Amino acid sequence: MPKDVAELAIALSASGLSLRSVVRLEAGEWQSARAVALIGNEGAAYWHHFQNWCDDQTESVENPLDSWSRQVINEVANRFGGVVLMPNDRPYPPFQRWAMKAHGLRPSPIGPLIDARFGLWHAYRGAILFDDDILIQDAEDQIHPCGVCAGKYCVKSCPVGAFDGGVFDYARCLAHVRGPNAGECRHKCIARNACPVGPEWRYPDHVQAFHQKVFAGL
Ligand code: B12
Repeated sequence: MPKDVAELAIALSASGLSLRSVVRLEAGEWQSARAVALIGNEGAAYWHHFQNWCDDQTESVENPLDSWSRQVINEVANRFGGVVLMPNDRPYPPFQRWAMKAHGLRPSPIGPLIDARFGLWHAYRGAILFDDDILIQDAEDQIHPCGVCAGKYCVKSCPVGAFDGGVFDYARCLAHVRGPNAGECRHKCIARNACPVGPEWRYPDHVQAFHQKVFAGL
């Protein structure tokens, strides 16, 4: 266990990833773990590190962003005596629930958790589980930006009304993004981009296009 979680944050920063928070776990909540360090991206600072890694690969890699993330996080986990957990591991680890508990985030009307600073431009690339019970300062609740947003620009801007029913209509969104009339939606989520929070953290177009391609399986 790192004596100081700041050491963990520093080790990660070399890859453009951030230590988002450390959450205390109840006994039995997730195997034998007593704490989980959530690791992710705030904006797209990781992108050029990831691209450099891609350039160095001699063979094509399946799920390159996950592979790179796993490699980076694994190196740090080994150094600090933890075990890596990835968002797509099965059963799905409750990254969002942990994030809600850790830094008081709440869901936006379009699903992803919104951060008062980074808006919708943050995500979780992995986590490190620790068996030691460590001292963690409880997070303070953040302001929930969607609670004071009267415009609901995200929901209203979706060209196919994928959020009109109050939950994300995945099938409707996917059919549109994959279809012949996708337009801008082929490369980016218009609803996510309509959010006025944290515009300076918005992923650049080429990064959004990468994620949209993965999302749509194109
Ligand atoms: C399966 C999955 C999907 C599926 C289904 C999503 C769904 N809504 O069911 C699909 C393919 C549709 C999808 C799409 C996207 N996803 Co997704 N997805 C996941 C994944 C791998 C598992 C989710 C899950 O089932 N967890 C299992 C349960 C047990 O975990 P949980 O933490 O308890 O999460 C659930 C609850 O917290 C609940 N929830 C959230 N808020 C609230 C509030 C209340 C009051 C309640 C009761 C419940 C609740 O919703 C979560 C289920 O989605 C997660 C990674 C992960 N492991 O969490 C990413 C994840 C949720 N996805 C993410 C993202 C970014 C996206 C996309 C934007 C894709 C993209 N291009 O990057 C879209 C957005 C879709 C949308 N508008 O909702 C991010 C969200 C980051 C954030 N800021 O919150 C995650 C965390 C992955 C990551 N690498 O960071 N996704």
